[in-house]
Amino acid sequence: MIRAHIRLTCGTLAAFAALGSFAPGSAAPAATPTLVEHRFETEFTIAAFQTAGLGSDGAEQLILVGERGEVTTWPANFAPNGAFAVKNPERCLLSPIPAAAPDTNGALAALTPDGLLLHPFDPDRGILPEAATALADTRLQLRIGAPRFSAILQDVNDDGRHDLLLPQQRSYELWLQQAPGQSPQYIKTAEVRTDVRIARETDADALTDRLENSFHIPSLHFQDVNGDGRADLLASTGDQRSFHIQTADGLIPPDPSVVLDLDIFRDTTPRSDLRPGQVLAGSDNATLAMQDLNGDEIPDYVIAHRRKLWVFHGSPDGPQFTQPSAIMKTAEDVTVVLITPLDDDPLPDLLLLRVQIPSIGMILKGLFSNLDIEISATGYANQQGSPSACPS
Ligand SMILES: [Ca+2]
Ligand SMILES: [Ca+2]
Ligand SMILES: [Ca+2]
Repeated sequence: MIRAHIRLTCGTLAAFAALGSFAPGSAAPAATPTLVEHRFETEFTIAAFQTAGLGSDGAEQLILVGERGEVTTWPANFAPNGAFAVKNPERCLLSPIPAAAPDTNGALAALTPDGLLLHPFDPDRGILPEAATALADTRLQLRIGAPRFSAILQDVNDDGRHDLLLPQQRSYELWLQQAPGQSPQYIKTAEVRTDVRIARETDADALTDRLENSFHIPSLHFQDVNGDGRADLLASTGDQRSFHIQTADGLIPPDPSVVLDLDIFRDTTPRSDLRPGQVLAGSDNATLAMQDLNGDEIPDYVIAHRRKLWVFHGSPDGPQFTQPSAIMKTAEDVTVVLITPLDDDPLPDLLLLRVQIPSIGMILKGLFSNLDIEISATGYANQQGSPSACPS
């Protein structure tokens, strides 16, 4: 593989650092890596960039977007005048749509005050200025200042088709994509009250035209969390998990039925130092694993922080995080929690993985040979729906 080293003269330092290892998939495979430095200048100030496999050959492209909405694609059309400008660059959220099948090309989706626009990708010409309006009914109202890439397209219901999340001032709308046709069709399925977190606002402009400098679009997916066969909506933002349980008449409630704040689950054991030979505790945030532990087809929950684990069982009322079924303490910090079958019974078991940081000797040795990283695991067999107190 040929590695391209790309230097952007109008770009930011951050952009340069992030692009240092960008490797275009179109490059011919080579026996040994070759470092190629490719220099180019943009004729505009870069506001955002992202890589995506837009071409039918699976090759990755670099999409560069300027402050005034200029869009250009590398390597397809990176040439003077190769850019076109999206309309309404101050109110524009972008998301690449990778090529879905070998004989199709991807597109660039732009959510604007004119609706959701799809700019097709052409392998020779790059992203094309002519856009198809995929959805005219939904318009971005937030004024962001400059175009940016955002997680507005997510496959929420795992049907292989992206769905649309539209951030509004105090809520976000979920539009599910319907069965495939000539062009995507979306139907508004839910409107969920804000976790579109607007972190900073300025009223330098008119109050009705505030600049939304920073906001989060949650990660969403559907899963039945109370065993009634109806898919419920799970939203994840930072340490917060919100569960919107679908009602019998098929509505997703705008306010969450249950909220889990992972930040309140803390083990007071001091965090292990990151010293060679010590166990790597992963990030210091609590982690959540979600799977049915007792065979009632309702998901259960294992929360881990440092050396402490909490087990909660779900019920037909949905998830609850007030009555733990078990609280466990391990001898060493846990790096990863897996719920996976370890024995012959049908109930999944708990597997705790610890990644050992290599010792100095191993790190030095690693300069000359492959570096071995030690991973130790402890399994806890499932006994009547809860992990056993002792490792098995
Ligand atoms: Ca979908
Ligand atoms: Ca349900
Ligand atoms: Ca269960």
